[in-house]
Amino acid sequence: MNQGAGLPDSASIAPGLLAGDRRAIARTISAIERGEVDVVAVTQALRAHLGRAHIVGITGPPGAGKSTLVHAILGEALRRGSRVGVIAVDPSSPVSGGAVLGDRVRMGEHGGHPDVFIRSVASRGHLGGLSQATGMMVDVFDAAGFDTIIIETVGAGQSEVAIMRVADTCVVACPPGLGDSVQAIKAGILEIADILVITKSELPGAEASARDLKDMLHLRSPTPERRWTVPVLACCAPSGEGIAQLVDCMHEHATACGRAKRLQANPLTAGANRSLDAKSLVMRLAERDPFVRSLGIQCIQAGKANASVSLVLTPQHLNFNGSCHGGVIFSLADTAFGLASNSYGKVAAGIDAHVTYQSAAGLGDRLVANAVEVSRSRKLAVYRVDVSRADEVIASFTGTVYITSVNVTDAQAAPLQETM
Ligand SMILES: Nc1nc2c(ncn2[C@@H]2O[C@H](COP(=O)(O)OP(=O)(O)OP(=O)(O)O)[C@@H](O)[C@H]2O)c(=O)[nH]1
Ligand SMILES: [Mg+2]
Repeated sequence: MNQGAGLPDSASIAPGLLAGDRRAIARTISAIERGEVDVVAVTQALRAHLGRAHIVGITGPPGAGKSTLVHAILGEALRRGSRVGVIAVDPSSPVSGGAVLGDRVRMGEHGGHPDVFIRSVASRGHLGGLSQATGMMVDVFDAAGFDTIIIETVGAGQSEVAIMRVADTCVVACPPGLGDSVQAIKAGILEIADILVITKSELPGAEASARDLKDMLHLRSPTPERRWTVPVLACCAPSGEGIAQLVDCMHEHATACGRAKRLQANPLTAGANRSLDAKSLVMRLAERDPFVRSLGIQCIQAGKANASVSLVLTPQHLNFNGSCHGGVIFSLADTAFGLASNSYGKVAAGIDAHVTYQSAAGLGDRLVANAVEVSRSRKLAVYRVDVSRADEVIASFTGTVYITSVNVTDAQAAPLQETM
């Protein structure tokens, strides 16, 4: 696996990280953002040190007051002696005009505190997906000894909802008088809320909004196993009103429903760490594929339902015209497709694939194929793969798999052993 330029190897990242060294944290997170980490090695180094932190996701519409709320929670958590890591995902929003800078300003008072580490990440440009990158950053903060890790994200798209799945406790922030956005909240993020907070509670309409949300909660389909009744709280972050109750409530939720959900046992790899094993399983599948190895394809990022692979074109990849052979591009895309679709641990048999070539590639080009799941049912799953050179997509691939009941680990010629 590749190391990025100027990055220390993972063995030297981990000791600094485990001691909470800020530079080690910053460098590792930057490398994750650039897709440059050796996922398997870093994962191995961190693995024994995960699961202590309480991961809190804070989501809600743009301008809801999430960053202001995070700032207030930070203040309260510091008063209680916690160490807090914050990941603000794509904080720029047309409503507040707030870019990364705006969020830093809002959280800035605590930004220099030795027990606080704030990192803003843009939602674009993550190989293997934003939720994957965010999940790794959470692991880095967890291993670095932060007790609480807060992820702030605008609750808009699929990937944001996926990010929230990393969280143990999901707080949805709703400003008063949401109007139409209530529909959006109702449809998507309300489903994942563990705690609802009416922000800007001093504004008119706050009480009516709280009533609306409580009504909506009653409409939610009841699940017998639910151990937690979603409360609707009210906060005015600038004055601190309601913040201590919110922090109490976050802890109560963790006590009732547990921490480290992201690490819980994967039924496919019993007793092992879920997010890490999806990665390491895929990495190992790639390493054990003779065809993938013969072409020089490397798996650079992987997780459940996604995989990114790369290839630097050498003379063996060229056709008689001197440009990259179409079969090589197909194989690169097909590799990402195969890895992503097998990442659940069940053998996924390809039944259909199409590729569209948009531009040619040549000697020395570095191609990256990024596979994401488009849909999945019990028996079929569809994947889309973009093959890119730098930021330009040069080929698009779609593929369908039939999901068998055979375990990937059993299907190997040489069974994969749990060695980590
Ligand atoms: N009146 C009032 N305004 C608030 C309160 N909390 C936040 N604001 C204001 O609401 C605006 C948006 O606040 P942010 O904290 O940036 O909201 P956000 O949800 O993080 O915004 P994005 O990250 O851009 O989606 C800012 O102008 C805040 O000053 C509050 O409790 N009362
Ligand atoms: Mg914000």
